[in-house]
Parts: sequence; C-alpha cells; structure tokens
Amino acid sequence: MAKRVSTKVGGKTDKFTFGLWTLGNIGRDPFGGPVRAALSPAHIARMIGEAGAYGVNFHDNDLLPIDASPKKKRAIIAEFKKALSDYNLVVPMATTNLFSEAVFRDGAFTSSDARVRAYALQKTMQAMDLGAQFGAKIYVFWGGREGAETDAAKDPIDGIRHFREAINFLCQYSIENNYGYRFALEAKPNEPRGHIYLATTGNCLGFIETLDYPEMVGVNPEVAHESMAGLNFVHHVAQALEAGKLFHIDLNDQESGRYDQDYRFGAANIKQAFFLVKLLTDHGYDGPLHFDAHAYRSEDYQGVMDFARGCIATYRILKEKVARWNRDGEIRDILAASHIEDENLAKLCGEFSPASAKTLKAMKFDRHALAAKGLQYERLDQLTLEILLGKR
Ligand code: GLT
Ligand code: MN
Ligand code: MN
Repeated sequence: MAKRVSTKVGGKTDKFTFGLWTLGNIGRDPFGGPVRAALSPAHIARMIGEAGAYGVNFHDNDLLPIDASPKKKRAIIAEFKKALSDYNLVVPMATTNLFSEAVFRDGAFTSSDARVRAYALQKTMQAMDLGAQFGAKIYVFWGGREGAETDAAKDPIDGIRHFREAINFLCQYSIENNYGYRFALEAKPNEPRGHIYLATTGNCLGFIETLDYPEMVGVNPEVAHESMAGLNFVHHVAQALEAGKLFHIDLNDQESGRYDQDYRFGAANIKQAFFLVKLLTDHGYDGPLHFDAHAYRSEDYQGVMDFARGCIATYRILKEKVARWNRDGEIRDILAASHIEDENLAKLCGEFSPASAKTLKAMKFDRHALAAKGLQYERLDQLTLEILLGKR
C-alpha cells in the first residue's frame, strides 16, 4: 500500500482533496480540443493518491459515463474502489453534473421547462445515492447553468424560487435516506452562463436562510469565482466561517478580470493565498481542502503531477509561514499597538441598555488624539512580504 503523506498540526491532518475532473482534465478550452488523453477514474484516483492527497471527489458522470450499461457501471465502481483502498483515499464530497448535457443549456433546477427541472432532480437523487455508496457526507451544488444571457428569457425571481424548491426537495431526500449529507452551495458570477444566479458566496448565505432546512446547507466558496466577481475572497470565506457555514472550500487561483482560470493554488496571488491559509488555520477549519484547479494546457501527465504536488506543497509552505508570522515579535508588537481594548468600554458597548446608551452619549472623545498616531501597517505588510519571500 502506498503511504499517504500527511501534515499533522495540533494533532489534525490536513484533508487535501482533488476532484476526478481536476487531475483528469484533458486540457480542452473554447478554442481547442484535448491535449491529454482521457484516463479512467481508477487511474486518476491513483495519481491523486501518488500526489499525497487524503481524498477524491467526483460528479456522477466523472465516475460513470451518462450512458454506461449497468454492467459497465459495476466494473468501473469495482476498479475505482480498489484504487481508493490501495491509496487509502476517501470520498468526502460528491456532486452532480448538471451542466454538460444539452438538456441543461438553459438551466437545470432553474430551467423554465418543468420536465428539465424534474430530470435534474432525478439525476441528482441518483448521484446522491452514488456518493453515499462511497461515504460522501458533503454534497456540492454548483449551478453553472443556472442563469441567463438575457433576462427576457425568464423572471429571475422564478429562478430563485425554483432553485429553492429543488434544494428543499433534496434536503428531504437526504433525510429520508439517512445519508447525513451537508449541502454546500458554490457561487460563481458568470461562465458558462452570461450571468449566473446566486453569483457570490454572500448571495448564497442570504438564500440559505430562506430554505426549509437551513442548518443542512452551507457554502463551498472557490477562490477563482469570488475573484472573478472582483471581491476579496478571504473576506467571503471569513463571513462563511463566522456563520458556521464553511462546509467545503475550492482552492485554486485567479488573476482579476479574466475567464475562470482555475490555476494551481497560489499561482497568481500568493499574498491572498497566505491570508486565506492564515484564516483557515487561525480559526481551526478542519473540513476538506479541495484543490479545484487544472494544470496548464501545456502539460503532459507528468506536468499534471507537478501541478498536484505544487498545490499541496504551497498550502503546506504557507501554513509554516502562518506559524512564523503568528510568532514574529515585531508583528505582534505592531498588532498590540493598534488593538486597544478597554474593560469599561466593552461593558458599555457590549450590550445595549438605556443607561449605557445615556452614559455613552455623554462621554467625551478626543478624535484628534485618537487619530494622532500612525498604525504602522506599511511596516506590517512589508514584514508579511519578507516572511513570504523567505527573508524573515
Ligand atoms: C466545474 C466548476 C467547478 C465546480 C465543480 C463542481 S464543476 O469544474 O468549474 O468550480 O466546483 O460541480
Ligand atoms: Mn469549484
Ligand atoms: Mn473555477
């Protein structure tokens, strides 16, 4: 049996995962065909195991081709299970392909055609059965086709309503079958649709509270997607974490103002990657760390392995840098100087009472004195860079 490399920090092992569609990506883009031969799911799983990961995720049709015969399906499943056990890999997350087939060209759960919506539900229930067979406990919903090019086509309120109906139905399906799934909604602003509904993690967090089983549903933010929307990814993850809704995370990288690049983790914005790892580490996130990324189209499968190992290596290096940053004396001093607490004020502002409001209103604040001292964030940011550049 191959040995799995693991990072133990505070007794916990980082749960690095890849989707079958990530290492198995054949390098197609809108302007050109494949540059790598398609591999079997078992073969991809072995590569993921060789890279030192903890687990593998899949869409129903990454594992089982949509028209495979029952006999063929059984053979694929048996071979895949063998690869998982050879490499001691688990399947923490499963999902449904609701985007490749032409039937979903105008949406799956949000199609204007009730028959397409019903088919999408059927396909998802079957995919949930498949995921459960492998022990998956997280179920991702990426609504890549749920959107529009023109709002003449449908009322966006119908889109939201139909999406809600589908998630409510499927929560109930999971409960009825004792699958124990937690659903994770993945936002993206556009691509492949001109405009996708629930465009950001913030939209998803708002939507979740309108569901029948809000406690079962969280988010799966992806670096590339929030960055495409021009937003600060770390802040979005922070809001999800703080709300207890970070059920899963898609790590990759993205330059601003571009198509969904799905670059190797840390490839484009190392500083953001550092603050992300810091956030996840400081707050004890212990869910899967899923690299939802693709190797450059220039690569053969050796390059794909370089890509996979690179994702894991960068995460680990950044985690070491986080520990270094957190114990750096000068950094701590700068932070201590700007983080000023006051017991009386904490009492006064912590909880409203008519008396505390009255006291507060009567207090005198010298706003000029409060603003007199610089905060040293230039130095702080430079120290961060020096740690990242290996000079500190
Ligand atoms: C697709 C998409 C990803 C999603 C996957 C889950 S599929 O590759 O680009 O961001 O996470 O459906
Ligand atoms: Mn993703
Ligand atoms: Mn992406």
